[in-house]
Amino acid sequence: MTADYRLMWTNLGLDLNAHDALLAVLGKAYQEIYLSQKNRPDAMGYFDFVMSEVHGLRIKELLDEKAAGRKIIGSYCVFVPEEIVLAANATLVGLCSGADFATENVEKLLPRNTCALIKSSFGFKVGKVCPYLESADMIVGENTCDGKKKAYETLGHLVKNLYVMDLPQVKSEQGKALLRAEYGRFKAAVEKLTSATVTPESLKKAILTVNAKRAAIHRLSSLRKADPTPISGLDALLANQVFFYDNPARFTESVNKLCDELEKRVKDKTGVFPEKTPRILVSGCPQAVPNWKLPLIVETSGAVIVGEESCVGERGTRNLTDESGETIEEMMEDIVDRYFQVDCAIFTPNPDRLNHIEEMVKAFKADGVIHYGLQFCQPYLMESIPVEKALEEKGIPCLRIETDYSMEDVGQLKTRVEAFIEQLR
Ligand code: BJ8
Repeated sequence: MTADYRLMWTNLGLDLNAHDALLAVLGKAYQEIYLSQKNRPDAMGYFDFVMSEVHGLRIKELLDEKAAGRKIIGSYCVFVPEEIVLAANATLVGLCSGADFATENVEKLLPRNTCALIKSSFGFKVGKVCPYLESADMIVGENTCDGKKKAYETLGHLVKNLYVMDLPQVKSEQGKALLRAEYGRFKAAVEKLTSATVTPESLKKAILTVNAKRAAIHRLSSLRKADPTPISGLDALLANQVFFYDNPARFTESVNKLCDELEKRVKDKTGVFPEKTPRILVSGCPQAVPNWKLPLIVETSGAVIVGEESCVGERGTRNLTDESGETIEEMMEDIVDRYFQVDCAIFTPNPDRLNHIEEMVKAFKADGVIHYGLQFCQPYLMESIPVEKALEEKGIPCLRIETDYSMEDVGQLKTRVEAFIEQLR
């Protein structure tokens, strides 16, 4: 099987040596961080399997889908509506990356002071190590933060199938009209790519499929409200990360199976950490695979993460699309309504996000919030200051951290996180 995979990666144009090196680092990190955790739910075995096959079996499935006439679409943002992609006979995969790669070459294309998430996505392209990116028939870039929208101008020279989606920056009627127009344009582009027409039936089915996936994640989030928490923040983050890669129906089933086990744990008061362990809400920039740096620090410092106010987490999954629409126009409007609620920091002003952080603190009985900002990410770093101020006014301790994907600052971060947790006890 490994030989088949190597042939598959070669055919995709990957650099096998670089790819071997990446898989070795990823495998080692996974072993050390995940497989050494204590009291893990048995159902996490599925996610371990997915991670061990993330560049193997899952890629083979995508290539089999392509051979059967389906198209693959890659995305860097939760604003790309999976409902439209599925309804037009295509599969959506996430392309955001959470590890430094080929940084020297990336810095020949992008300024050094670009956030790690953008640099990493470029590194996976220029280093030729991402089979998802190389399998994609269309890559969607979106005009969100300045870093991303300018980086896509450069990415357009590196890939031949880039589609850029414009996005509003203000939650106004004009902003909504722009989103509506852009989703209509995107639907037409995907239909052109797949030569399929979105029908009321296919769109309805897609809405139900994506909602089911989100509902399973909502169930998982809800179980984390228990004390002791039945699952670690590391494992819950992993499930949220796999959301972007896996087959939707299988993912839904696997998360629900995990939740069945967690329900029993809650009933039996079985937790990953003892009762009354300090509870942390993480808020801020998305943490893409394999970025497990912050949860590892927190959960090896005497606290547990009970929620993520993040696009790899609640911000990305929290609202369902209304399922009552019958015509294409009604369903497209329901999709616009659903996505227009995403409170990314690129919006100005953005009071919804602050309100949501406070709601999450209450709902998850968090003792404190760690605001996770990637270095050079202006939208989230700018918002971290009013977030901290508002939380402190309500007596909710907040620690703002600013970091990247390197491991150089782990010691220093751990010291700060430990001091913060001490303050919560
Ligand atoms: S909806 S959060 S997925 S844009 S970390 S690249 S913001 S400089 S990722 Fe995002 Fe869509 Fe918004 Fe969500 Fe820019 Fe910041 Fe980098 Fe970021």
